[in-house]
Amino acid sequence: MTAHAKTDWPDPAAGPPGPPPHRNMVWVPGGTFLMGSNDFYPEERPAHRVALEGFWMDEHPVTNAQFRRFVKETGYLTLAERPLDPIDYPGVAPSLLVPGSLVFRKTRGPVDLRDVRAWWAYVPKASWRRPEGPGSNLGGRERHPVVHVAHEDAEAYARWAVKDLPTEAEWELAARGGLEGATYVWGEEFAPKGKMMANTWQGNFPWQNLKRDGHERTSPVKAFPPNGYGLYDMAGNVWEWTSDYFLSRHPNHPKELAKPCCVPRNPRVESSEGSYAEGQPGESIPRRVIKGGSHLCAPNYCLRYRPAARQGEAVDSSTSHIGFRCVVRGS
Ligand SMILES: [Ca+2]
Ligand SMILES: [Ca+2]
Ligand SMILES: [Cu+2]
Repeated sequence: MTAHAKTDWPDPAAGPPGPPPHRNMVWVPGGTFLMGSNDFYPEERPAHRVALEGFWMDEHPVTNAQFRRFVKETGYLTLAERPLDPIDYPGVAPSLLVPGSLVFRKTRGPVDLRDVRAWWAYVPKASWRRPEGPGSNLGGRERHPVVHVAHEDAEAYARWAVKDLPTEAEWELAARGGLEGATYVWGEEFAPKGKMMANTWQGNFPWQNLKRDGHERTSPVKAFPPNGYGLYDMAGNVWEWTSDYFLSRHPNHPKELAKPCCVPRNPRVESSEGSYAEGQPGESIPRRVIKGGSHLCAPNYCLRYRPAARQGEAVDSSTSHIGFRCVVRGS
């Protein structure tokens, strides 16, 4: 036994239990992996071992075409399309309580990066069908990830598809593609030999988008190379919802997590307790973990197109840069 010996759970020889349960899903082998990172933001610390069973995962984020099929079949109305109840939003001006969603708007020049209102606009009638609001549509974006979906919308789709949303640990194991502790889902270098590997933001956020990767906003799924497990768009393009509630990991339980005796198995965070952003806007809304970063992540603002990166997002928020993908757990 060495200090780095893998545990014998899950069975290292366990492969996929059979053929994929649905089209366009790939098998993510189970095992013990290093989750989190000590090198970037505090909420990613500490890096610690986690053991997971294998599972199936959608090879790319759910697209507009896929989401449209779900809505056609079920008549589902997303949260952003429903009228808002003033009781749920005390202190918010009634004029703002119209269906809509948060749309990113490039600023004219540099702004105070602490004030997200400089680039996020609540646009009435913006929704997954009209990603920039009235006048916009999905033309030419059938293969782009669906956006403006709140957590319950992602859950509703998953239920319909007979799938689940991934836990944070599942998402991160999958994103790493078998590379132990790597910074990016493809390795250590952001653009190996100059090749762009994901849809992120190059230039000075939020006003100068140099588009070295060819995309100002979302991109069609599979426009960049897959990771080691054959999964596309894990980094960048759109953030992806997970099923875990968000706990800032840093102050909570770093000590136990670092002990080799206590490798968590299939961990999940099922209680919303501790996920609220106390003293901040929306403090009454629980937050879930989103992963992977988006086309709006830029080095000068948000270096989060990495597998360890995580953010707490209010479950009712829908924006132009959050989507999701699903999993099916083995047998
Ligand atoms: Ca881009
Ligand atoms: Ca992504
Ligand atoms: Cu970001």
